[in-house]
Amino acid sequence: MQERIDKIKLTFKNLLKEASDSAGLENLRVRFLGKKGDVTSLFLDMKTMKPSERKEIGALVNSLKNFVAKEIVKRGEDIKNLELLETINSLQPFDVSRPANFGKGSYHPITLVEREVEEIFRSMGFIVEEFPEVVDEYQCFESINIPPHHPARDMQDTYYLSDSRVLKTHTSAAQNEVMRKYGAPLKAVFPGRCFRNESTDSSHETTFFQMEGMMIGEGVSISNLIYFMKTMLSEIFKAAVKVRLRPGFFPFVEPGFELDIGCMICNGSGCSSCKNSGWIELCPCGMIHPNVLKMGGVDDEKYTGFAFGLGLTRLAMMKYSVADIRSFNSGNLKILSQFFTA
Ligand code: FA5
Repeated sequence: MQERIDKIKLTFKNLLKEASDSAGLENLRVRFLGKKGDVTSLFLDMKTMKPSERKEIGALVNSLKNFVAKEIVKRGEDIKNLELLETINSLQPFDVSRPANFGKGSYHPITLVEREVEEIFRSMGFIVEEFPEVVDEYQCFESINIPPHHPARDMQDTYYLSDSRVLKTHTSAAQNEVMRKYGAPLKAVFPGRCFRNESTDSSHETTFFQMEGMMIGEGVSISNLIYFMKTMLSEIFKAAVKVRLRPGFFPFVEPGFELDIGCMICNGSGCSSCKNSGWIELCPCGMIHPNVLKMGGVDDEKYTGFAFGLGLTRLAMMKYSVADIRSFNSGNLKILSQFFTA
């Protein structure tokens, strides 16, 4: 038995030197320590020995088993280090100054639409104003004629910060400050990201973009509003668009309108994007309420004006025939890369 033990140990030592990768080492483990392995078979053979012999030989076989197991673990670590080194050596040298190779990127489709629409307004003499995404309740609600506890606040359930400020629910939140900053007469648009606690569907997102517009001057009337909205949409779509104007309630305008356009995904025949109505709510508008003018420091006896809230993300849906609004925030490059520009 002693002779067999020595022979197995020698064979193991020789084969161990040759094991140069993880797979070879695993084969070695199976050959010596596996169910039918050389060391395991020694234990099986001991069953036929006398108890007095078994104790002495048992100790030798056990020490062989421990030796083989320990050596395999040690060699395994060496092999892992060698393999890691090989991987590192096969990598290209790291150069911090080299540009990342993520393929060619581009502006997000909403940014593209926003810039295009901004240009159209600039060419019509409007100034383009920026406004923060975090606002206070006065800006978002009170200053535009939505007092605390007004039911209209529920229509725009929002995210409150611990200091009672809110993520703005609509770009109308900037109306008051823009009037205070520029006074009347005024022609301004202010795009921005809006947030609402919504159940999302193919035309509703919790985060979306609007572009607010205000035109204030002497004698500005509903005729100006309607003419302007039509011109704006034909400029944006560069084609005749089916438009529907219907009464709408917003506390900051009087009268107020909902402006819908014929759904461009289904051409008006009805689909999930337009909830089978054939129409998409795109740009509510109306004549600015005198209270809102007053709170903005504008003389409501002298001036009148109109305001609108263009749904920029929905506009992008219609312009680019994107059936589900959630695609825009999906981060899915299969969809977004279609809009990559040179
Ligand atoms: C408003 O937000 C008013 N502040 C608009 C306004 C401004 C009216 C000035 C009158 C005068 P409304 O909640 O309907 O209204 O939103 C305006 C537009 O934003 C909608 O027509 C739609 O195009 C877009 N919109 C609203 N909610 C979402 C949403 N969850 N996801 C995507 N787009 C939305």
